[in-house]
Amino acid sequence: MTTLPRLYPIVETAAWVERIAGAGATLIQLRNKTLQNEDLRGEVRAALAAAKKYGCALVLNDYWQLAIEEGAPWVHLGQEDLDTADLSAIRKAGIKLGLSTHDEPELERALACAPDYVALGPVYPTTLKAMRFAPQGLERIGEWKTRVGNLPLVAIGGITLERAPLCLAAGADSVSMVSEITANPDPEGRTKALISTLR
Ligand code: TZP
Ligand code: MG
Repeated sequence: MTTLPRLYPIVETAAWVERIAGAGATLIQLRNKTLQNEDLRGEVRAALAAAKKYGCALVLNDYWQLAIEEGAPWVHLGQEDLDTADLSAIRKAGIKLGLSTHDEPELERALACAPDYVALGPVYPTTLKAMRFAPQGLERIGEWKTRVGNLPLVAIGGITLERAPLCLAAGADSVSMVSEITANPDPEGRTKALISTLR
């Protein structure tokens, strides 16, 4: 069974992977919604190289084919991605899989895919992404943990250093965040503070 580090930052570029892995994060998601084609491939390659340099595992959001081609260790998919993703090809490549969930039907669908973690969001209001779902709240984390059992549960959405321990206490195994790190005036310092607070 896979275990995840408590801190799971999400960043947009390879340069951010370099900074945040350099500050000690051991699991980072590359979530880039703007680059395409060879620019995207180049960014993925650079992010993989940066992560590897620091012994950090890189999770590629969305692009499972690119993950197979470029040798990424992890892929993260949303429910829409599941409509078209070839899960057996992902598995055959030895890639670990994380899946987003927002409600009961999505959780059932995700569990049927036998993922390596399940993410639940948004726990709190988030400004980063327009969400079809209201904030889940901490209680929902406990419900999800009961449902997923030993499978690692990732909490996401509006999580800060102050809120992260509450998410872990509610049953999350790991906390994922974007703005709390990348919008901080000192992203490396915030990463280090998060790692030591969540230890
Ligand atoms: N999925 C659910 S909430 C979210 C994603 C990608 C954004 C989280 O960003 P932040 O800044 O940590 O609220
Ligand atoms: Mg997606």
